[in-house]
Amino acid sequence: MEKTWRWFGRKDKITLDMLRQIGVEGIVTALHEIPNGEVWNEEAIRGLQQYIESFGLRWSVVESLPVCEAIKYAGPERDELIERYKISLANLGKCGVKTVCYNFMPVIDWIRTDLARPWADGTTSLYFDRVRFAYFDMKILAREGAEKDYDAEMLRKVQELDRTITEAEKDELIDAIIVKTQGFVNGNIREGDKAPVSIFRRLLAQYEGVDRDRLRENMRYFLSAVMPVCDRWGIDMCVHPDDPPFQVLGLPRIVTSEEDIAWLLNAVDNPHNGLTFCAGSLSAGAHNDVVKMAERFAARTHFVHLRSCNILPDGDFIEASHLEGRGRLVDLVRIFERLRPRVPMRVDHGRTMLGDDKLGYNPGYAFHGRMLALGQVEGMMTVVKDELQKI
Ligand code: DNO
Repeated sequence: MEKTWRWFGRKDKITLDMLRQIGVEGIVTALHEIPNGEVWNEEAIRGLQQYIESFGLRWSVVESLPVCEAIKYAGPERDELIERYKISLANLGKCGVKTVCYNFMPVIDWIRTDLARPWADGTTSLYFDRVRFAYFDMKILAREGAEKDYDAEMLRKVQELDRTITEAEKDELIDAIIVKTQGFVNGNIREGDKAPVSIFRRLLAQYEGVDRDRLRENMRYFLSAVMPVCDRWGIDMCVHPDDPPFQVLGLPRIVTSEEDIAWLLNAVDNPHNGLTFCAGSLSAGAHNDVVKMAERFAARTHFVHLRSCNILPDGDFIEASHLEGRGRLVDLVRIFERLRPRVPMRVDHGRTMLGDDKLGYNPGYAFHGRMLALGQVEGMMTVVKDELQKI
């Protein structure tokens, strides 16, 4: 696999010079300064590409070229937005940047309730607490009918939390769920936005009446429309699985399981319609057997995220070390090194450690934690490649 790293552009405190020194080969990035829905022109793409190349690296993957909400819920402006998306894809193709990651999650991208859950060794990692998330849904967002989505035990726990939670904790929860995790991934809400909860309610309202089947149809429509451009320029689209891989806030999520992925690959059966195999997202769902899915979908996997989760008895999940957990990274490295030896791979997230917390990195994207994880994964790759040579 090609060793890549998610880098957030020239403003990232982690420089390309640092990345070159730790053995990174390819860069995963985006034109973060361009608002969702606007065309990425060739000049801007080439500018960033040349900067990356001046460090002896290459721009391997776009993460992400965001799909606007109106494409997902099929608003009146959808065709116009798809046309612009196609122009951006063609411009990327002309520059030779040919792997494009995106997601099809309505309103909200990845979700965590706690950005710095302490471990006994003094590091911290990201965490998803089911009760706190339900609390956000029912008590902060106050979504109509939300109670129907939870069982009696959960409703009881949310009432209990309501008696003890402080105002500061509520603000932290809002910040974690809809501000800090979203803004930097080109989300709908950015740091500094006033009244994020009201913005969020307006976004949710756009999905009224959009169920799983409608969302699937809208995804098929989008993929069918962009495939001719992908064929022309040799671009591989790779959808990121929903994180976490289950329904949230009454919104449909359609990239959550083996069945979902099989559906979307068949719905538009073109090799350019592929998958970002994110072991972290998939392993947060108890229904997913990540190793089996990697075997099955390797041929259509164009990008790999290596990360691992552990699901706790109460259903919460924590981001585990890259050496353990349900992500079974050793097995995944065996599968992808054998079946897709040139596929770009990045370690996804990592522990916050050794002073990372003071440097203002994006949540999950600290330097030391990711560097350690990359070292661990490189070790696995070296052993596996050696094994494969001996066969
Ligand atoms: C979070 C990321 C996601 C991912 C997008 C891809 O850490 O894995 O935000 O980049 O969903 O479109």
